[in-house]
Amino acid sequence: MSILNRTLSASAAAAALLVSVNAASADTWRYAFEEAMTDVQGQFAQKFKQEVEANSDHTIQLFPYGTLGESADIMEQTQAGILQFVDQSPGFTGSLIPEAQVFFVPYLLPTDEEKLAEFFENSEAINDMFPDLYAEQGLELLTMFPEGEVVMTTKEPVKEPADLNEVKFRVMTNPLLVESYQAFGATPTPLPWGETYGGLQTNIIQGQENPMFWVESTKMYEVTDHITFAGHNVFTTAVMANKDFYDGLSEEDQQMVQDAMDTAFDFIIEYQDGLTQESLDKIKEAKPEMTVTHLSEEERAPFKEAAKDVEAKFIEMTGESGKKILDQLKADLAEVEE
Ligand code: 6CS
Repeated sequence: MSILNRTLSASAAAAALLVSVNAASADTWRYAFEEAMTDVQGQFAQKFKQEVEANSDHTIQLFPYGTLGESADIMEQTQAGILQFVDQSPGFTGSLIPEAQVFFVPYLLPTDEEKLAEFFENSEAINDMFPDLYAEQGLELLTMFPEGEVVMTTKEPVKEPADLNEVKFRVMTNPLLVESYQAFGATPTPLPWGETYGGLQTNIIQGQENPMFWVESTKMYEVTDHITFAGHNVFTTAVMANKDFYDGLSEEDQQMVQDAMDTAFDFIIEYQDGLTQESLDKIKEAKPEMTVTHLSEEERAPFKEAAKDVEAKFIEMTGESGKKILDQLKADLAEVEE
């Protein structure tokens, strides 16, 4: 999407929001997310809505991707208190909360789904340390959950870092992701989601990374030809509330929101069981010539080597506070491995 179109659609979104704000009763809570209703964040949001509405007198109005602008727009709207809830991935929260970039240290998180679910549910770093950092930005961190292993989709096959040489690779607007793809040998190009399909179509960029369900639902296979599983990351997302709004709720309502989050968390873990393979099957059906490569341990080695520099960069960027989070995260992961 061009900058002009983006500005126009952002204004249209703001106008739509004003209309809906006026139409909504005081008891309607507005919740925006970065994906469609049928995607993982949309499924989570619908489950949350269902729980809240079944257990209270509140109603939730959902705003999927595009209705209120890009990821950065919905975060601004939540901080301003126009929205009560937002799902924004740390991929876009990096400049606001630099420590949230820890999720982009490659090869830190396991790709095994059971271990991941256990980690997200019990991690001290996630559940006890991150909430304070989000609170400093006027946000109540309610939950974080995984959305599946990240794969690269490119126009040319990728077997080693040299294959990424000269490849303009779209990443979310996150400084550490830029470092990662630089370390992997590519030319990282941070862009909002809305510019990705068109950028690949017009060859301004030649690669991007995302979990399989998203590659399928957004038809990334139409504009790239090769899928590579390098095992380097898992897509993480976070759901937050505007902190003033949340602090103003009764204890009973706060508990009801937390319970609804917990139920939606369990639901979304279950929902994703087998989703990667299903998405892959759909892609193979739509485009049989799409190649799918799982890099071997040996092939992953140079990417893992490059990851060490990215971890060092993370500590350089975030100092003592980032190091504490990283150490705790590693301790939490070690517990899951046991
Ligand atoms: O890459 C992105 O920008 C998007 N990816 C996912 C899986 N969800 C939302 C986000 O905007």
